[in-house]
Amino acid sequence: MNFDETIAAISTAPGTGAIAIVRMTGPEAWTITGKFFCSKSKKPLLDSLKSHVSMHGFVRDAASDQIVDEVVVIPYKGPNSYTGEDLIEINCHGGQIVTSEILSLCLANGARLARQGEFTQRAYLNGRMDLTQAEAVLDVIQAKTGLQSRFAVSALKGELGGQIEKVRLSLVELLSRIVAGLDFPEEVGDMPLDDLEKIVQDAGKDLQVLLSTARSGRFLREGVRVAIAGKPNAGKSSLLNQLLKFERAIVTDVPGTTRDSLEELLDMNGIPVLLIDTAGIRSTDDQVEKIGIERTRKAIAQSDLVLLVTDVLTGWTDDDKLVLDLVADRPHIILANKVDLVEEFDFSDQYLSNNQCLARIPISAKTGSGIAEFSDAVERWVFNDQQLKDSGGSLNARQGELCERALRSLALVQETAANDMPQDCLATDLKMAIDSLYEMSGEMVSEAIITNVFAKFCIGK
Ligand SMILES: Nc1nc2c(ncn2[C@@H]2O[C@H](COP(=O)(O)OP(=O)(O)OP(=O)(O)O)[C@@H](O)[C@H]2O)c(=O)[nH]1
Ligand SMILES: [Mg+2]
Repeated sequence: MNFDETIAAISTAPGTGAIAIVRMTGPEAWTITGKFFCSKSKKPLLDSLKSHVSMHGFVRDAASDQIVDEVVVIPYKGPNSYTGEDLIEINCHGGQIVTSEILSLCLANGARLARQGEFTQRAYLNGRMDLTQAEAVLDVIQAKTGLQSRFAVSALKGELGGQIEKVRLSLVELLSRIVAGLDFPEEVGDMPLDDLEKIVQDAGKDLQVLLSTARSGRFLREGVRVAIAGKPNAGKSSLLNQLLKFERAIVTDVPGTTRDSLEELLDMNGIPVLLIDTAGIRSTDDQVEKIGIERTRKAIAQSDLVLLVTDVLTGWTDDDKLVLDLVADRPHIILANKVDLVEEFDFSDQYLSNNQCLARIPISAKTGSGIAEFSDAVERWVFNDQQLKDSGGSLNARQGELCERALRSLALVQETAANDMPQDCLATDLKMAIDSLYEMSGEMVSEAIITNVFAKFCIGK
């Protein structure tokens, strides 16, 4: 990356709004602004700019001698800025024309258009944040629920990076001690095996905890695909409507009402859930229904979790068994629906399922009873029954892979130590574990990985 270049972009979302922000960073950011930022009397205002102090003025196009907009600029002197360089934010009115005219003035006066994520990439390369924080910036922007956002903000504050660093420091200290023993066998000697094993074990435990956040992290970032399956008339579409709080799907007492799968996004206890209502499963000769049932099979196969809805009025029938056969190999929750129609209800043995069954809950899609209980069951499953909601963020796929790699290296260290091999044999694996952790926080990553991370950003961030 060429830090001599000054870059500019519109940082707010496209479209009209009350205000918009054009951002510029790089060595010429302030000077370029000085070429078009002036007072009402067209007096240049560059000399009056002070870091972190906003200033009111006008943007003037010298070529046409026209005032483009009335603006407030906020200048930041590097290194105390988002990017670590001189940076300026021009707050203008939110019209598409003024924002693009101001951007054009930045470009005409020497800036170039920023690439995707280039502001954050500069912040990372200038040491203003580690890679986990830069990745969290993207997560904060893309968050669709409050919980997702809270997780991302924890990582943004550096809590995730801090946890990785803690493990890394303990391993670096261990490696230094081992290397000192190898260099000075007489004076220092081998590290006592018990001490070595304890440090490696503790590091492994901490990494396991971090790794367990990767699964919930994936669900929080990408959402959980939840298929609602069951025999016709069990109340699947009614459940969808109850969860969404509006009449999204057609509900009738005619079995086979839903013919095509239907998808809707839902915020379930802060977890983004893609709900898929499906056609009821039963043996049928109806051609259209058959196609619908085929789609149901596909929806089940592609889902992370299935809600198997059954009807307490009919009890557990052959059609329910047909559905259970389809969902048996994936996580599912059995929901016995329409309990508002019976005096009391108990799950009998016939509802028995296998170990992929997370819970069996009586509900009423009509009154909403049992819905909170089943939302909690989904939440517990997403978070693996752990209190990860309070943890300092979650690993993304890239970080998860590196965490697994570090754990594999630590397992080799333990194996070597247990076999009483000379300590120089385990130094290489220990070094590999440390390198994986450096790569996680971005202190030792290839150009290709950095480019890949920032390519996911939008321009202006
Ligand atoms: N009393 C009561 N009736 C319900 C409940 N859930 C669904 N129903 C009724 O059961 C009938 C079928 O409901 P749907 O939601 O269309 O059932 P479905 O499983 O989507 O049916 P198909 O689309 O045909 O597979 C409708 O008459 C609903 O009003 C419930 O919890 N209580
Ligand atoms: Mg339906």
